[in-house]
Order: sequence, then C-alpha cells, then structure tokens
Amino acid sequence: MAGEFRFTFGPWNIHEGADPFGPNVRKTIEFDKKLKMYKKLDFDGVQFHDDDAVPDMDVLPPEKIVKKASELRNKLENHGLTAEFVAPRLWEDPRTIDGGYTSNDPKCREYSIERSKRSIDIADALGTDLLVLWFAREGTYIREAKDSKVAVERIVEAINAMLEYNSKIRVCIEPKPNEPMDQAYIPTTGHAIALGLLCIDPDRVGVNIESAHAILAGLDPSDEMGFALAHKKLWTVHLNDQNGLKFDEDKSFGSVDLRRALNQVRILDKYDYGKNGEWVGLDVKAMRTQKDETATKHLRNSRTTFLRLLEISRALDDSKIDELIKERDYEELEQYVVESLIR
Ligand code: 3MF
Ligand code: MG
Repeated sequence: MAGEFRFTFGPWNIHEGADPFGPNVRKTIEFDKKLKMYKKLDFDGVQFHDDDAVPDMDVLPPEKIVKKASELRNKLENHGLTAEFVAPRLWEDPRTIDGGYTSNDPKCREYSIERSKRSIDIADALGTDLLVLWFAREGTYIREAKDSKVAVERIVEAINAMLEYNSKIRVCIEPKPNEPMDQAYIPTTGHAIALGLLCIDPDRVGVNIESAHAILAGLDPSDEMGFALAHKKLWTVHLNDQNGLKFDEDKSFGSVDLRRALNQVRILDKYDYGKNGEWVGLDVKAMRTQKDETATKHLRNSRTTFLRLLEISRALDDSKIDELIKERDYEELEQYVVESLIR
C-alpha cells in the first residue's frame, strides 16, 4: 500500500452553475484559461468530451478534426498535461434526442457511430487509447418506446464498430441508472461488464465507475469497484458524492459520507489502482451559490479529501482489523473505523 495517485478532471467540472430551473450564474471561463488552472489545482490529466477537444467537430472533415486534436496535444504538452480519455458527447445534438446507439431512427444511430469514430480519432491524436461511453440517452422515458433486447444488441453493434475501427482503442463504459432518462439500459457495473462480454473483443471493454451513479443505483461505490477490480475492468473512476436518491448532484468527494469515501480510497489503494496508468478522475460540480472567484474549490477540496482519507486508510492497523474479523467482532471493527474518521 504505497502507490502514488495522479488526478484528473474534465473541463465541464469548471462550469457556469446553470440548473434545470435557472440560468448561468457565473461567467464562462474559456478553455485555454481552464487549462492553465489544472496544474495550479495540482491536477496532471484532462478528461475530454470530444467537442471539448474539437468544438466544431460536427461541421469539420475527419482530417481537420485530427489536425485540431494534434494541435491541442501540443498545447497540453506545453502545460505539462496529459489527456486521459475522450468521450463522445451524444446527448446534445438533435440527432440524439431519442438516444444515440439505441435511437429508433437508423439515421440517428448511424450519426452516433460515425461521431464515436471521430472521437476515437481525437483520442488517438491526443495520445490516449481510452474512450469513455456515458450512455446518456440510451434508455427510455416510457418502457414501450424501445425494445430492451434490441437496444442492448444495438449498443453491442456500436461498440463492435468502434473496436473494429481502431485496434488499439479501449472502450470504457460509465454506467448510470437514470437521468436524463427515466430508465437507462446499462445501469450498473455488472451490466457494463456483461455487455463487454457480448462484444467482439471483451478484453478492450472496461468500466468507469462514478461514485454518485453507483449510489443512485442503490449500491456501494467501493463494492462496485471491487466487482470491476475482480474482473480487471476498473480503468478509470469518477469520484464524487451524492446525498441520497435524487438528481445527480456531483458533490465534492467525501462531502456527504466520509466512511463511504474512505472505503473507495481504501479499495483503490489496496489493489494498486494506478499501477497500470489509471488516473483518479473526479466528476464534481461547484454549488450554484459559489462565486466566480472561488468556483474551483470543489476540485481542490475533493483531491485533498482523497489524500487525507488515504492517510487515514494507511494508518489503520491491518493486523488489528484481521484479528477483529477473526473474532467476528464487527461492532468493535465498526467503531475502530468510525474513530479513525473523527480523531
Ligand atoms: C453524467 C456524467 C458525465 C460523464 C461524462 C464523461 C458530464 O452523469 O457523469 O459528465 O462523466 O460525460 O463520460
Ligand atoms: Mg461522470
């Protein structure tokens, strides 16, 4: 237990504070300015939506997209930053209203697959082999709208097209049970890993576990991580926190339930997460009430909390824990863990 962790986040984590009931409350910070903030916040990696990297990609020919992404790679290098992953944004274009890969309209499905191939080109040009798929609209508002068996087959077909398109790319599924859809087709880590087994090259399909998404599915994020680790599928994480079953809050890591956060840090540390180049990703949002000047604190705070919990976890006496487990004295074990957090 002595690994080093490297941290990453996406530019969308510095945002204007709009919610479904109110407009922006903070000024937009342009992308180049955001890039300058990474190192100051002690982050070394950047996660991208495809159009964070190449904003006008839908109107550019493939060669131009690659050229722009290569220019961005130089810019990242100048900042001492690394691109961790690219994720196709398949939830804003009118062609993705009824889903991307699972849309009932074949033209929309085709668009989604083509767009994903362009995302892969961007990943390639940025020097990463990781493509994250958050299946935002791959689900339904009403169950009768889509056939769930066909939907799964269509997602498999789309992933196969990506795996065939680029022999190096690794596809990393970020499961989430709901929001924006009422019912999502790939709600949990188990679903994501099982989906990978249906693909032509299961070794190149893994998962991105987001704490809040697991909590929204009624699951413990560290157990989801354990499941993925047992399958050697935990290729990235989106750490954050979530206060019960409501909208996706993306709260700062550990801000709701420190013990739940401790257990995530602990399992990552125990199984040498990061040894194969995995990053500790955060997917956190500043509160809407936060003023412009202080709207990056949620990132620094989440990283600090992770590292503080790492210290606490490493200070726990494993032989004492083993003894309490042997004695089946879980009351004492629970108190030992709780005390470690309130000292
Ligand atoms: C939604 C999310 C997304 C994904 C991102 C990368 C906007 O709940 O968590 O963040 O993480 O699109 O896949
Ligand atoms: Mg996320």
